[in-house]
Amino acid sequence: MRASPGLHLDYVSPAEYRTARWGDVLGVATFNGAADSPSAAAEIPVAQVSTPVLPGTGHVCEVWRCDTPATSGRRERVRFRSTADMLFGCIALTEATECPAPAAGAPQHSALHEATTQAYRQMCATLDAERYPHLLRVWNYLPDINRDSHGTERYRQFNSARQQVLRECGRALTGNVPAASALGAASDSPLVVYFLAARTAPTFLENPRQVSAYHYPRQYGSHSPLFSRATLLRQSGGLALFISGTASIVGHTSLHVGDTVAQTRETLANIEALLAEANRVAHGARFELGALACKVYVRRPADLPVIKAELAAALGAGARVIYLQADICRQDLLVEIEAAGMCPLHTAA
Ligand code: 3EB
Repeated sequence: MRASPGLHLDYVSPAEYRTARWGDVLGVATFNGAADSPSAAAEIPVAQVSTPVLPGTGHVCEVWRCDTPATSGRRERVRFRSTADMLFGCIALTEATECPAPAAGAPQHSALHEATTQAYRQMCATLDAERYPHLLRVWNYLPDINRDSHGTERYRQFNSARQQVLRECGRALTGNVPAASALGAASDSPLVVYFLAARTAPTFLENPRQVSAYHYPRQYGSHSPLFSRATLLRQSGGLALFISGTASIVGHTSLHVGDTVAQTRETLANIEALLAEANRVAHGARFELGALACKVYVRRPADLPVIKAELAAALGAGARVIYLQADICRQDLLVEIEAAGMCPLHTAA
């Protein structure tokens, strides 16, 4: 599907991907770990995420395409592929074996803290070296995201390390921060981070219904999660919108604890608010819920039918949606939805 020139996203089955053209592929993410990983061409970076694909989701390859020539590269553990104005990269690091926590005497950081530090340092170094300064969107998958160790939840360890590296790399800590998602992954899987970056500056959006995550109060951790609610990128002929992982949070509070249907509706209301914000900020843009490609993270697989019913009602039958099982960064959240959309720009003559 190609609504306008520039970057676009397809969800396809592994079989479709293997037979599809790959010359215009910038990068791929798969969601059954190594099991579904297509190897159409060795030079395409593939992020292998271990979040089980839920029944009924046949299209498990997330394929980012770009219609301009691309070249591939590698820097330390980062694999990337880039065009004249866009870069897709990914890195996977196994805790403990590849990132043992520092020896006794050093500050007591966990292996996850260390893995996050290395992943973010290598990502920033890649963007500096390749000259794509503007991080648009980052996907983070952490094994056992809600488990405690070293006296704190692993998601909070991740937040501390992310913030420390972005600070040390001289990057923005509020405002100009990328859209992001941070989800749980299988216990034995590596930390996987994949990302999109650009040469031209995007516009970062916040949700009027929510406190910015980078301003969350300390009750959610000593270091705030650093992400924007959405990123809007102008490209030739149109706009790309990347909506961060979005959940049933209003202000900074989780709403509808224990009620999956109400959480799904609140999440969709948050996404609608972001679409309105995008359409307000980008004059001439007409982003619509039903035209987005959505990735839905479900904490409890048994909740899938009611979540599906809510999405069908809100997005219509033809919507592009995939459903994955993943733990969400707050224990009380049962569903999280991220989305991407492209739209042509109707400029006044
Ligand atoms: C929230 O508002 C929901 O830590 O990068 C959503 C998207 C969430 C990204 C992140 C966390 C992140 O805090 C959780």
